Amino acid sequence: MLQGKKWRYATLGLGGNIGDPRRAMADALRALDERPDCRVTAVSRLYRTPPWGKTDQDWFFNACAAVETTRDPEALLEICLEIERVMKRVRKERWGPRTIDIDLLTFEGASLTADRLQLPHPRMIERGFVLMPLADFAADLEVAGRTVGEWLADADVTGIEVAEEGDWWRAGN
Ligand code: PH2
Ligand code: MG
Ligand code: MG
Repeated sequence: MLQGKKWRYATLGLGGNIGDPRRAMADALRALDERPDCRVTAVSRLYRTPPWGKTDQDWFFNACAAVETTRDPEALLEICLEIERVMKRVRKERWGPRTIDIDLLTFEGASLTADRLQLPHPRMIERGFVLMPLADFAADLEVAGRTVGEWLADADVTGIEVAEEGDWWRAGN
């Protein structure tokens, strides 16, 4: 029997500062979009961002994306981690250099505290490198009682710059 699929809305944060992060993020977004259970419905501009948390490392590229998925939050997280693994993610230390990082930021209105997954992402509301790209397509999205645009207005965005506009993640761009 054909089952009616319910598509649910989630947002992702992507970043990296080793190798070719722009390419890694573009490949990751296309891999997600090609899956039958996920579709990428919006992608932010591509940003260059100063390292946050651990500052003695290269600048990052960062972006955010909106996806619709028929899966639950844990499954979507697993899909993102599997894409990181397939792309041979390298990470040596917490907040340190990495080839690609894909974080699940929000999932519908879900608020969740599990060992492996916290929703919304607990640090997203204080990170300019998340809020600025996210506001490109989701400024009105409510997170922890305020909109992304409101959190962004209070965030430190020093040094963050737009690296690329348009469909930078599509093949051939
Ligand atoms: N990710 C981190 C730690 N610091 N800084 C920037 N600019 N961008 C990131 O994606 C980033 C970071 C841990 O995930
Ligand atoms: Mg991260
Ligand atoms: Mg991560």
